[in-house]
Amino acid sequence: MIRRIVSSSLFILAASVAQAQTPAENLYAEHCSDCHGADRLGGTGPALIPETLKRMRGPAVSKVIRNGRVATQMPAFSDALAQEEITALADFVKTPLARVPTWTAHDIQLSLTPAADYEPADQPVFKADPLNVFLVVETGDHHVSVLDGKTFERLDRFATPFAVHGGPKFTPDGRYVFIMSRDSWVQKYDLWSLKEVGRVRAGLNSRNIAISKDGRWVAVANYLPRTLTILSAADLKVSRIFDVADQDGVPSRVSAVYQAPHRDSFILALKDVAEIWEIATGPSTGPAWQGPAVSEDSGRGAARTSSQELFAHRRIKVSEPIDDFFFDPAYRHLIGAARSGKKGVVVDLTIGREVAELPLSGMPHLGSGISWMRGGKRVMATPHLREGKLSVIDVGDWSPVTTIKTDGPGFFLRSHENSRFVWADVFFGPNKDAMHVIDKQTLKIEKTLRPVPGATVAHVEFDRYGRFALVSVWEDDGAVIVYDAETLEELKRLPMRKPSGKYNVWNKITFSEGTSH
Ligand code: DHE
Repeated sequence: MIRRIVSSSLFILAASVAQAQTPAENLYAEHCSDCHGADRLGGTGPALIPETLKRMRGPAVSKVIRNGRVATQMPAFSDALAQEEITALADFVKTPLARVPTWTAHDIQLSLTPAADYEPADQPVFKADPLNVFLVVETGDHHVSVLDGKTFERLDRFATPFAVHGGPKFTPDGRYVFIMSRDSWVQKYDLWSLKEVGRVRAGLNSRNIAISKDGRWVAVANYLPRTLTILSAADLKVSRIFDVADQDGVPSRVSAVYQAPHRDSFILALKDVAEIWEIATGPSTGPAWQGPAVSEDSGRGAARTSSQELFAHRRIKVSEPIDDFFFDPAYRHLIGAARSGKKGVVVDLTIGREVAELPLSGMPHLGSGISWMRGGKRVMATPHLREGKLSVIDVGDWSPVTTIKTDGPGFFLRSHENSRFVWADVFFGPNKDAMHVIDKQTLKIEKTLRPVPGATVAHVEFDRYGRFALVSVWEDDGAVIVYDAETLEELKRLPMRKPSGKYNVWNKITFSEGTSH
């Protein structure tokens, strides 16, 4: 009897929960959940959560629901749904999830998808210099083009997971590359056989990835859940999951993770708590290092004891959470943007504390920072996301050198050891079609290029020798333009679908001073 009452009240409760669904939730369940997951965390289609949607530049969500999305399987719902229903659905998917979801080692393991047709090759299947190859991320239709860095012939074009973000990371020999999407898919691609090796979902929403100095580990910085996942680069299996929380247990998103090659470690900035983490990827000693904050659920329990020292981590307290950052060439100092967007801080990673504050207002984009030698001194420069300027700082004493006024806020900066120039885009505002070329010594704008009036022109990458500079025309019907890096003459235009970042294998594996990490 009691059981019957309990079960019937459970039935009533379940029914009232079902009835409690809002019209938008019902529409979602009917039209979207098959592809995007009942929990909105993704399936064959991407996750429909604000962490992903708010970050994507492109058509408004309601427009995508109405018209579909070209080059994907997203159909148009204009015939099936009324405009108010489309608006309600769009609002619903932009609503934050009620709680931070979990994504366990088991979930990661289940998502692992080796490519069916992968065959390794004994040597590159092409004649070009394999270390002078470029990857071009084409966000327009979620592909990557592989280009010969001398002739600019396209060697391959392969499909990526939806919405790739951040720089792909190469193994130290330049043979494999790892590419990450905002939905945390990590794709491994073999640059010798020009084939995908496989992919795995390392979290639910991610910022970026880093590869260890020895090329054995790939670290994935997650927003959702609040973790850092370390994958084995060899087979993409989960090796360790760090639950990210400060000393007092307050959980945090990871703003970014980078390799610090001179230190043989990963460095992480945390978005919600005032700590920097360093995770050893080689032997670590000293009282500041502690055993790993491993999630109970971490996959390979057995690896835990034997590699305990390998992933030892230390915490460095900072005055406020750090968003993105950049290193000096010795990797002793981290130069980070405070989350408030009003200043930069310099953290000495060896002594483990802040040593300077930088007057960087207007949201510095330090992840794009680069450095070079000027008159016997090393300087660094960063663009700002909210002000039309570049800040130049003396890396010796952290004093401001100058501010270069630009035609609007920029996103990316690039140079090369063999080039006289720094290239700075103007990503936002009416001058988004401008690309400034700045003399590294005089700090004056030498020339402003406007190759396609009205189009967004952004992000530069040099070939291995610094002879050519490749620029993106960041439009659906876009292009990569190849310039002579010295004469600034246009040499070639390669049609591409909204090309974003471009990455030269050599510049990346040698940590060229002109490129971001
Ligand atoms: Fe990025 C790199 C953070 C928005 C395109 N961006 C990075 C990196 C970080 C970062 C931490 C370094 C990753 C790496 O290479 O390891 N990006 C952020 C933000 O905080 C910001 C402002 C807001 C957000 O969406 O989270 C942001 N980024 C964008 C965009 O809107 C861009 C222009 C379009 C897109 O694809 O989302 C964009 N970000 C890029 C690109 C890189 C990148 C192309 C790699 C640059 C490189 O040369 O290495």
